[in-house]
Amino acid sequence: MWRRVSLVILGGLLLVPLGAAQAQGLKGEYFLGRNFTGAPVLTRTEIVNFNWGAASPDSATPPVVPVDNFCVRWTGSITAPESGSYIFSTNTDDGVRLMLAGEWIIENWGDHSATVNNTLPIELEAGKTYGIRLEFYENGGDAVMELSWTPPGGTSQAIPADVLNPTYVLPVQARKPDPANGAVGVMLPALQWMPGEGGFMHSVYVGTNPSLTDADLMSARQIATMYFHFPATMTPGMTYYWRVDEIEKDGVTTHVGDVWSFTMQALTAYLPTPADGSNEVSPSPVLTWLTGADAVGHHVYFGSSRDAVAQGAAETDKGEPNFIDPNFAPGALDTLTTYYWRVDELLADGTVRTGDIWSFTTCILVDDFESYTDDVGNRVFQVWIDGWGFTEPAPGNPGNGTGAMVGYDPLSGSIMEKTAVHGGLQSMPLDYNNVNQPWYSEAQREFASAENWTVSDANTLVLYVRGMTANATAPLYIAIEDASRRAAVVVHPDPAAVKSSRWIHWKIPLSEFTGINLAAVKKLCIGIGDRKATAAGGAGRLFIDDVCVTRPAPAGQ
Ligand SMILES: [Ca+2]
Ligand SMILES: [Ca+2]
Ligand SMILES: [Ca+2]
Repeated sequence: MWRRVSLVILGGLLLVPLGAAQAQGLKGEYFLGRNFTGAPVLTRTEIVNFNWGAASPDSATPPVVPVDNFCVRWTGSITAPESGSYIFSTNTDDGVRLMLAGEWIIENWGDHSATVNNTLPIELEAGKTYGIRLEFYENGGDAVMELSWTPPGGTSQAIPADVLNPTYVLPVQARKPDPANGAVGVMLPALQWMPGEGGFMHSVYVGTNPSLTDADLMSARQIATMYFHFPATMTPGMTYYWRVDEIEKDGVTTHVGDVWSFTMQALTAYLPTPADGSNEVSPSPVLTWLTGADAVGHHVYFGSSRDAVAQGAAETDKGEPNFIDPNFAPGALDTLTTYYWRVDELLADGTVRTGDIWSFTTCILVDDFESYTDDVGNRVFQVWIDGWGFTEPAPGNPGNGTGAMVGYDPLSGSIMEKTAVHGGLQSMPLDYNNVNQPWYSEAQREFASAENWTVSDANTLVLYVRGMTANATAPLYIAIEDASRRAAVVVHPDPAAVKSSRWIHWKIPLSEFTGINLAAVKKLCIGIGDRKATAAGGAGRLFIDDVCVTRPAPAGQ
């Protein structure tokens, strides 16, 4: 199928980030035997992607490394190009073990034919450097040693040379926080961590603001790797931030830690989703929350009147949903309307802990990208038209002639992105390729009947956009067309927005779309580049999620 061809082209472009650093790699040391004894007989810097077959790793004549019974240690560091989850993989014949930031993440140290080992997803932070150590041995027969990764929103590939450096970096920061970073429902604030290499003393900061200050220093230069924050000082339901600074034996050298967070369990229901006061809520939401301490049941009140919910009026009484997986689906709601809800926690002795009153305001949902599947007739690029269009179902669509491509190749698995997601379980991949004319890329959605975005105080178009650091810089824009085919374009103020590896929450006042009739919106275009471009640009990949039109939430709630 021809949609696939464009992916191949774009994939090639993406592999060569503009301005890539000089090719580097890991330091490889080759030893005789399988125990890393003696001095290495061969040392070189390389990326680890070898299928030696029955031959020696060394191309010299005669080779200094034999064809069998040798081992290799690669050391160096890896700098994450973007923040997110990475899966590391090895394919080896024979044994392998891989250490990242001081932790063994792959261990398969035995004789075997070519075998793939994958890690679980590992969170890395953009621009941060992690020490890496890879060990391998070959006993007999064929020899294979391939190291690869799957970066956030990407596909499995050899780890590129420009993120590898042959200098090892010790993991000097405190790591492995317990409670895990972002943990909720924490009952006992016993904070533990793994010390950094060379960390001898530990200074522990705990506070309620992520920017921890000297006032948050709870324990200075302690020796133990555990700190018990006295529970009486913790507020139920509150989110706490903490950090451990590692101090070396010299008493001076300090390695400031990352800031971690956890949320204490509350007495009443807490951490509602949607968040209290949100105005970007789908008109068919599912409400969830976390269970208060000691509760054995929940009682939900829901309605469009704050007072009625506060009083527990009969028309707001929604009964007691499932206890274990607490959620409540109110059904189809009105758009651009504020709703109120409350969850009372029921205790075994009959006590009722009355919950806070939460509110949210529904939006006009343009697309949350949850409804698309891989089936013909329900594919995202049949709704969001790109440069390639589609052939099935007939009569198909020739596409809009731009360099955009929506969704992944249907032949290579899922069309939707399932990892780099803002809300729900899916987002829309949007590749742009401005190398060829017309030098800009657009995905466009045409509404079956014109939408009225002037009702009920609607005032903002909202969307979430995430890019990749390797993306070629290009303007990001939204174009809206009305039923009379008049168009208005708003360009994102950050010219490097497409390179952001974090979700951008883009809120555009509808008043910025001038000269069109917002009561009859016929088409929405997400564009990369410039509709009036006169020269070639670059390529990249974006993810789009949660596109909606909002009104302000009521004040003071
Ligand atoms: Ca061999
Ligand atoms: Ca072998
Ligand atoms: Ca989504």
